[in-house]
Amino acid sequence: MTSPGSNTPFYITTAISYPNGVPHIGHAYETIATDTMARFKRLDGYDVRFLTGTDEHGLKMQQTADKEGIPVRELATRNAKAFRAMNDSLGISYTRFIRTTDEDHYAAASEIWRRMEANGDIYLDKYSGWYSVRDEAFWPEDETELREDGIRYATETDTEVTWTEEESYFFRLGSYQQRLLDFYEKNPEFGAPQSRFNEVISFVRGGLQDLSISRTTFEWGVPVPGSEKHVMYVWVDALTNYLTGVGFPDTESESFRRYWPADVHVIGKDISRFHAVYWPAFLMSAGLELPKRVMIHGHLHNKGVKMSKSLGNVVAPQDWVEQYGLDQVRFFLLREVPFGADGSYSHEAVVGRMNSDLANNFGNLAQRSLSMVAKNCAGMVPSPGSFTEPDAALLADAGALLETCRSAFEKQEFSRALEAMWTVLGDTNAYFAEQQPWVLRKTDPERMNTVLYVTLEVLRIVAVLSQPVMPTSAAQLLTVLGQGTSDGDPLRAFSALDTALQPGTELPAPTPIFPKYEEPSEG
Ligand code: ME8
Repeated sequence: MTSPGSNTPFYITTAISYPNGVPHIGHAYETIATDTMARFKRLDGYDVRFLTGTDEHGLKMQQTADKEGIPVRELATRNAKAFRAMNDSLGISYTRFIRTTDEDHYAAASEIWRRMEANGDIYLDKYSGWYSVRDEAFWPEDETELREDGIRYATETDTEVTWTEEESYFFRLGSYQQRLLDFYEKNPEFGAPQSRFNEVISFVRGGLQDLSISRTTFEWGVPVPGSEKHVMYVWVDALTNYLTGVGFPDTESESFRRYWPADVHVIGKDISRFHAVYWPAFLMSAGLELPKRVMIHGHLHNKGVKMSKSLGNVVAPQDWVEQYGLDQVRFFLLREVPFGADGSYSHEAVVGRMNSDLANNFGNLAQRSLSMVAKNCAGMVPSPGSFTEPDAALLADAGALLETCRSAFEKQEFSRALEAMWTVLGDTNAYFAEQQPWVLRKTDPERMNTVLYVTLEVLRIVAVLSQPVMPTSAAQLLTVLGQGTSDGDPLRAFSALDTALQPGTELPAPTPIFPKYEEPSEG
């Protein structure tokens, strides 16, 4: 049996981005990875729900709007459009693009507040401490430092903090320490990768302070139920988006019952505490089930240097797509850096992957073998003779890829899955060179047929499995391999993987995929 999905629900989310600016390649990285995961599960027979969107409240949004001299709602709407456009240009197959200014989200945020309050976890007090607007986070004094410029910074994120004193509602986070530690122990797969999860666990072991969860000095947020001069701390509202996305507060709704708890929240390393500490505590308090996994990815840096507007090294995802091609960008991002680790990108690195992995090892092999089939096999999948040892070994390696990919995707190890596929492609290139089908054409045409058949069969398997990463190019290759003409074709689902190519299948004329990158000529 190849398809274990059987329509099982699978709910996956990205972080929702602050639309205080336009998206950069780091945002694209997260949505592409999540999209790849969603596509993989769909092709494997799961019923996937995929949520992404924008996080529109909070002081950072208000201050950015003030600087630009426009109403904050206008800023949010303008940039939410830019995020949506980025998603569309990256081929992101989301089910819903949520904005935290959506009406149903207000209902969800109010309800989680009421539930936490009813559970005795919210009390009114006074907050005084350091707040970073950039991080939308409170930092204890010992996690800040006064630097030579006379400004105090959050040590971990290098962002300026300001002293804040106001009346505030608090959440009894302190009383959740043991429950969280017990939960982590019972659910060792909850946080990943292990090294980042360990950081979370030791943070919780170090003790938790109650959390200030409302503000009174500005109004751009969800009003606190029954206490309208307070707005909710933006993270309370933001995290709740994952519930809104499946129909909360209607816990009896079909979608809530079907998709909650979420299978995976995909997020970046800077927001792991919010997702792996605060969020489970809020949910425990509200009497709701906890997500199954928080996958914490690393950050991408430009040639190893953090992206920043002042350095002028921020990459706009659409520019990359225009320059290199969408599937090439998707492949590069997932192949280059193990998901979870920090990574670096550069023009040279993208071109290296495009030319060696894609153009040479994949595109060229497909073009050479398919052209031979077009010329020498009447444009039909040839009939193989009996398989020799090298044929059988290669087919067995390709046949094992589905399980390798499944186990890698279970842990969001995209680069491992791609590496396994490219190892098989590398072996197939070596096989093709060794077997010399262009010589066999004259000396042993039957053997040539077998070699071409084996090569096409490996290409089919790799094309089917690379669809989640490179939907358009993989589809093109499947078309020229005679495997249907549309995405939904059953021949393209993972369940078709163990149905080998049918000899005699007519093939359309091959068209090259994955062109080599040529540097634009100067002048
Ligand atoms: O944190 N490389 O929003 P955000 C990789 N609104 N990923 C990066 C990155 C980089 N250089 N820079 C940012 C927020 N990211 C909150 C989330 S969720 C309920 C609320 C990732 O726009 C970052 O780690 O600052 C986060 O996962 C996502 O982009 C959105 O970041």
